[in-house]
Amino acid sequence: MKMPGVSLLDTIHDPAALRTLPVSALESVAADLRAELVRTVSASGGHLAAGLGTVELSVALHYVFDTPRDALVWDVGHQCYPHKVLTGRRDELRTIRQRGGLSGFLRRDESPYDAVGAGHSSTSISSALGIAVANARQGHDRRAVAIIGDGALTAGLAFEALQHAGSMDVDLLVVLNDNGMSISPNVGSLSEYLGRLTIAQHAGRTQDDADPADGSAGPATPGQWFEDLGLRYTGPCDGHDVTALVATLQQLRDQRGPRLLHVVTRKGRGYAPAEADPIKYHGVTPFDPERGIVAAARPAPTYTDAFGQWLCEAAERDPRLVAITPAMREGSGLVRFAESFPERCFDVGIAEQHSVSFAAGLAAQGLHPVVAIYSTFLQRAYDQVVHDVALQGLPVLFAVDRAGVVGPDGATHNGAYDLSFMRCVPGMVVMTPSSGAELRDMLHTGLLCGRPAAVRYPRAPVGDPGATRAPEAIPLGTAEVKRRGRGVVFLVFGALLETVTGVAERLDATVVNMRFVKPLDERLVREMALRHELVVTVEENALAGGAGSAVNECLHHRGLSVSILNLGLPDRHLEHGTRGECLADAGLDAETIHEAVAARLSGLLSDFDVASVRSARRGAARLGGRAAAFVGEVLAR
Ligand SMILES: Cc1ncc(C[n+]2csc(CCOP(=O)(O)OP(=O)(O)O)c2C)c(N)n1
Repeated sequence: MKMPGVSLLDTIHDPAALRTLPVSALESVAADLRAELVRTVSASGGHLAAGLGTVELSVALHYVFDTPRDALVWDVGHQCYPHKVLTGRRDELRTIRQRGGLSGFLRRDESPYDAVGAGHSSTSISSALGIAVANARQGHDRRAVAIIGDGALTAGLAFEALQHAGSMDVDLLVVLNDNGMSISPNVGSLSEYLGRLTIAQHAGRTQDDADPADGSAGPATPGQWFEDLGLRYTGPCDGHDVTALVATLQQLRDQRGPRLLHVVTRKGRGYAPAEADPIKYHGVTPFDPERGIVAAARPAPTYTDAFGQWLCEAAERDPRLVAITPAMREGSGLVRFAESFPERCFDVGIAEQHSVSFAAGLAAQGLHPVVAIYSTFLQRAYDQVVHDVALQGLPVLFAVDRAGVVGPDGATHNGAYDLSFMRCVPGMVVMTPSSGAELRDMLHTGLLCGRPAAVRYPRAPVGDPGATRAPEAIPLGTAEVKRRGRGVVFLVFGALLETVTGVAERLDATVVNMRFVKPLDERLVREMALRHELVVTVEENALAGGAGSAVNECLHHRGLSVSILNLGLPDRHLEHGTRGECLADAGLDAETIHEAVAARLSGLLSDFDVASVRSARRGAARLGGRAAAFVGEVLAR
């Protein structure tokens, strides 16, 4: 019975409360939950369309399974907002992806209901299988459920897990949430196969009707492919019929062995604008839910935009250029390229490893492949970079987006390691642009250099995209002195150049735009070290093994002993927030950089880390606004 003004959802503070309701109440819970999602996420921003599609599934799963004893392992986590609401995080949902607020994905330290943390895709089946095996070995009568989207199923990792699970006598349920979408429409033959299963079911086809001569016929037995892999298949069923879902899940809960439930859902379900354009509503910034998202007044151009523009121009000039994206067409700035050169644009699905080896094959036959990939997802394809590209000496250009801190997506998505893991690979060229014009020059350089090359850039506005002049090749391994000062030299790798230049002006320091992490401009590094008292390296990458380490190694190998301060991402996982908040957290804001240098010069700080800078700040309060004068004094000694 529903009281006016009181939603059923108000009574659900945890899944146990949900489980006290009759099944007949669940539809109403789902309706409240959906309205709550639209209301909250339209105000906070975040992932919307995927969560709208999993409302009924979330309700049914928590209703049927004894969470958190039974483990629900959601893949990626971008669709888990309904799960967050049902598991006691409703009031905090408005803080999602903000500093100090809920994570936009799943985190073990956020809730006992987040059985496994996530953010990257296609891990759920492996993790749930591990949980199932551990349950069995320890005699725990608990269930393990992986919930994976059809997009996430395109990754090799998901196949590895399926074929492992299918060979085992293990209590694992995989729920395949099939909405035909990844972020963009899903791609590949598996996606087509799933589509045929659904069409066949709607057409009421059976094994007997299937006509092998008819190319459009549904598969002979529904889900045969999964059955052949060893998973008992159920489906396809309507993922928005919560009553039927509960009944099916109850049956499956009481079975044993590896099994797969195929549910069909609609991304954006129940909010018309999101149903009509699920790509636009995949991830949103705040908007008016009555009007839907209206086009913003021209947003400031980003590095991603500058890359997208360069790519189109380069493709006009070079007919051998092809571009590859592992399921990130929109995020990587490839939309215009895909429209203009459809036959030269390959969306390979969420298949980072494949994207790199595929590019290697293209390069081996003389094409000029550009792999547009996020730094954090390139981590997946490291061996392919080393073994399939670099070792073969193949000229593949990596456009590495989201390098450095990514802001609201947080720890799972920070591009913190690419400089460390690429600069140790023989033969690689690794570049760090500091402006739109430089990004274009570097991409051009990378395309021409005949070697594996990477240009890495952040998720940030680019200022001037630099598109007014044709790009020019930069001689490999050459840095550029931007400002001449005294005492302190900043060796800057990438987009923090502008911030650092502001600091350098206050300190009258020298600034070098290093441009290349590899090959490093060793001659200039040496010269700068000889001419200055303190060398400060600045990068948006983990300090461990990053560009600063390259400078340290260079100076050490040359037997130069000079005072060095390495500024970069600290040895911890950075929390989500705005880009500015994340940079400040890492000590890479202008004020902290300034204080770190001043404190170092004053002898108050030996090693750089933010905590020491901040405690030194108290001791060095006297430096305050007079830091520049103080630094001058120290240098004059
Ligand atoms: C390894 C990896 N690559 C790419 C992404 C970016 N990504 C997040 S969600 C998503 C689409 C997932 O599609 P699907 O699993 O079908 O879920 P849906 O959004 O359709 O509900 C992608 C590509 C990611 N999180 N992890």
